[in-house]
Amino acid sequence: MKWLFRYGCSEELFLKRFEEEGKIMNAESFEIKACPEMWKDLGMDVERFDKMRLMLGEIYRKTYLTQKNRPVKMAYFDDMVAEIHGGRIKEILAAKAEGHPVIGTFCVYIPEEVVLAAGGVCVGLCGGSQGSIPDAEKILPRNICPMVKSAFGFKAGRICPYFQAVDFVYGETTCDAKKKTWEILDTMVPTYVMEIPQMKKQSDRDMWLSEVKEFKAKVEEVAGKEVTVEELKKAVKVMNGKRRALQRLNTLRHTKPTPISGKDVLLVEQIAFYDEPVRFASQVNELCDDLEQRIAAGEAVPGKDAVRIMVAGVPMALPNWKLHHLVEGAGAVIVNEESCIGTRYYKDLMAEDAQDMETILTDLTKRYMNIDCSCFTPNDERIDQVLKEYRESQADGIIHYSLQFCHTYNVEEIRIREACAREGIPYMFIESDYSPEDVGQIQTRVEAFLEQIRG
Ligand code: BJ8
Repeated sequence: MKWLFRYGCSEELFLKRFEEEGKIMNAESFEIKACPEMWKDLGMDVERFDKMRLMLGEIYRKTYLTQKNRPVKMAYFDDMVAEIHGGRIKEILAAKAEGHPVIGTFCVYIPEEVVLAAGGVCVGLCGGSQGSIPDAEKILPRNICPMVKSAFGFKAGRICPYFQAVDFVYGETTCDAKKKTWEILDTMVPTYVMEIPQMKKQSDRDMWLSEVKEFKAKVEEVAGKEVTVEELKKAVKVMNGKRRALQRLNTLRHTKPTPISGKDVLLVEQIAFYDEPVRFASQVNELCDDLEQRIAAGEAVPGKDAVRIMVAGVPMALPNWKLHHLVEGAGAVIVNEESCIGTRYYKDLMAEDAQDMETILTDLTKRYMNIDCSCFTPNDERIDQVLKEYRESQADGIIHYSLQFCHTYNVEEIRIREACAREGIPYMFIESDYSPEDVGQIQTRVEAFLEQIRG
């Protein structure tokens, strides 16, 4: 990966990473790096974005760097947050300058393998911040999902360097809020849409395969080259490697007592959507080696008797750490995220033995069709999957987390609740947004739920 660096800030970050190997960042030394010159070239609102950078740094310090007894290998992921708007953007722009396409996505149904095979960079653009919502509400209705508003607001306010760096974005038709927002977003950045069916009948499967082929053609057009079988096979291996590393991490954190906080695992899962995949997988595996040693030494976070909670529901896009912070602040630990920023992203691997383009694309489509988003009906496999993950994670209870106005997850919650009642699983439902207004109320409810589990 020999990409050109044009901007002066921290350019050697990822090459001479950790001069002080193993030294985890502390609250005093941490800062999110600024790159105003690069942001200006990207057409951003630099003054405003810089204020957001400082706020994010402050939240990160309070949420992450005050945790005790963190695995030393979290240092890489702290670094990735420090460079989220600097070093990583610089890498992406350098790739783009060399002719590699940069594609923004909002959903785990968009096949990253195809982007990688074309030599491109895929970045997740979902928004988890309250800061961009006022920008969205100047245009979009207020009563739609905060994730859609946050993502859209980042582009509308020119306050996200990833959004400014992409060649185009590829949305999907998973939910109404998203699919209608793409029409408006298209006036600001080229936006294409993959039709995702709402059922999994044979006709839906056929249609899905043709959508994957169309996506490949679009990526090839921007890359200026046709993807070969060999390139696609290689990309499948890279993505399988990344997903295996995340599976390994999730299996290790299921150990009782758990060697890592839920907040730290959530952060790794969030970084998966903007880091370079090979480097990321290798760092996740290093973290796993570290965790194996901690397990052998009996090191537990936060303590051996902490109540273990599994979270299920909508994805928590960066920097949405609200629920994890509240649950772990109350002395419990989160041991699983049944979510697209969680197991739905990495639970399924892909066959690696196919030898021709048609078979690889068919396998690829099958792999993506296993993702059990609530936008599908019927969706019994998700109910079974939630129960399976509950057992595997050795959790003591489930919190179903949903965002306001997300109709599909909010309605599917009824079936999850019924399944938990049948199985005798302690259960709580939380519907929230990104504002701090309901923090006190959620805290009270979480504490009562944990007391109920403790008996
Ligand atoms: S596969 S979960 S990433 S769609 S929370 S925007 S559904 S109103 S995020 Fe998702 Fe793909 Fe499904 Fe996963 Fe709409 Fe609901 Fe908002 Fe959502």
